[in-house]
Parts: sequence; structure tokens; C-alpha cells
Amino acid sequence: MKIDEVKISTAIISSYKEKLLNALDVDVAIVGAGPSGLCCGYYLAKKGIKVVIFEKKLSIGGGMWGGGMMFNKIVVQDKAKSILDEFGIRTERYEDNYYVADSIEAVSTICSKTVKAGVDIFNLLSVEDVMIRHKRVCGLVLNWTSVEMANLHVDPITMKARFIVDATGHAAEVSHIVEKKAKVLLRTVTGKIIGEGSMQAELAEEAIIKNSKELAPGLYVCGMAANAVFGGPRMGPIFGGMLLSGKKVAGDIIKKV
Ligand code: 48F
Repeated sequence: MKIDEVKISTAIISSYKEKLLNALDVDVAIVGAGPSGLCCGYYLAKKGIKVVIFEKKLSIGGGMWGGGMMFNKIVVQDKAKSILDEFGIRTERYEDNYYVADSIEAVSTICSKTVKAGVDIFNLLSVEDVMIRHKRVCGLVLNWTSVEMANLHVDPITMKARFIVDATGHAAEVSHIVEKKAKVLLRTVTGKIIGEGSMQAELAEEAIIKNSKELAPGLYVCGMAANAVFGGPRMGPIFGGMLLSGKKVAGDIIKKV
């Protein structure tokens, strides 16, 4: 059987072109493919909602691969174990309320199931700005991460979505852009981004669920970005809150779509 190099190129370009064109007008666009963003996408897609995820890095999974300090194991508590069960990720009981999972199995399984649920994931694409109309966040401005890294003077492209989810982790990148440019008060106690508190796992895991919600019209936050924006503490390598947070925001959006 003949293998033609140009056919390989054509197949990749035409298939990617279709995927990208499909992503320009969606129900939900999630920024960041860490555990919270993936989980949010998974639960939305399972309800048939059109959802895309943009991830600036080459790899999907955010901070989950490295477990705690590169020991590639993660811990989840009782409340979140059912999510790992639903994905089919094996856990080992360590003590009451502490379950350990392999971070490689966790990330690769969540990623695979999320894609198969219908989420289109774009890696190597950075969100560098947002689109705002009538004081509502309604789209994202995208560029290749390599353009940003090389500091090249190349204009981005724009897509629109009914809802945007900031799942960019500690940096809460989209929320910072909105704070700077949208000229709307954020739904925090100060109207501004409060900033994350220092390590306090129990409090952080409770706070993250409360903080995973709409921050500004059209913009939701989940995962570590939620605590960073609303002033919750960090929690380290316990990942139950991340999964529950993604699921919570998915549930809130499902009610509105
Ligand atoms: O950091 P990340 O894993 O966020 P998360 O889902 O989970 C946090 C945990 O990993 C850990 C923790 C647990 O206790 O605190 O940190 O809240 O994933 C965030 C993803 O967003 C991407 C980033 O590369 C990472 O994979 N990201 C950040 N900024 C942008 C972005 C951007 N501007 N455009 C696209 N992707």
C-alpha cells in the first residue's frame, strides 16, 4: 500500500480545520485543561452541551501529573471518590476519608473520557484576551502559545461562547483579564480579585465548592482559580475539591443552557 506524505498533511490540516471552525461558536468554552476544567467539560458534554477546552501547554492535565512534589500519587476524600469511581479510576483506601490514586491513571483516564464524552480539546492555544459585549463576557481571543513564547507580533483570532469558564488554576488568568478590561464589578466582596490564601487543606476544600460560581456576567470560575479569585486558601495535592468544583460549575451552567 502506497503512503503519500502530502495526503498525510492534507488529512491533518482538513480534519483540524473542521475541528477549529466548529469551536468558533459554542455553548461553553473552558480555559485550562487541568482536573477542574476537564471535569467541568466532561459533565457538560454528557448532557449534550457543545463545549471546547483551550489549553496553552502541550500536555493536558495541568498540575495533576506531578501528584505531591513529583510523587505521582493523588489523594481524594470521601465526597469526591464517587467521581473517580465514575471515571473508572482505581483508588486505594489509606485511612477513613483518604483515598489514593495514581496520578498518571487519573489524568489519562479523565482526559480520555472527557474527549470521548464529546469535548473538543485544543492544546498549544493560549487565551490572551476576552470578548465583551453589553458588559457580558461572551468570547475568547486565542493565539498559538508558541507565538506568545517567541514574542512574535502576530494577531490572534476570536471565538464566541454563551458561557466562559476560567479553569486556569492559581493564576486565574481569564479573571485577571476581565478585572482589568471589563469595567464591571466582580462578584467578590470587594468587587476585585482577592487573591489566594496560604495552605489550609480542609478549609480550602470546602471553600472551593462555594467559590465555584459565576464571577461576572458570562464568566464562571472553577478549580484553584475559584479560590484565587474569591480569597480561599490553597490545598496542595488533595484533588477532590478540583473534581467537585468542575462538576459544580457544570451543574450551574446546565441549569442555564
Ligand atoms: O493548574 P491546573 O491543574 O488547575 P486546576 O484544575 O487544578 C489545580 C491543581 O492542579 C493544583 C492544586 C490542587 O490542590 O492546587 O494546582 O484548578 O490547570 C490549569 C491549566 O490551565 C492552563 C494551564 O496550562 C494548566 O494546564 N492555562 C493557564 N492559563 C491559560 C491556560 C491560558 N491563558 N490559556 C490557556 N490555558
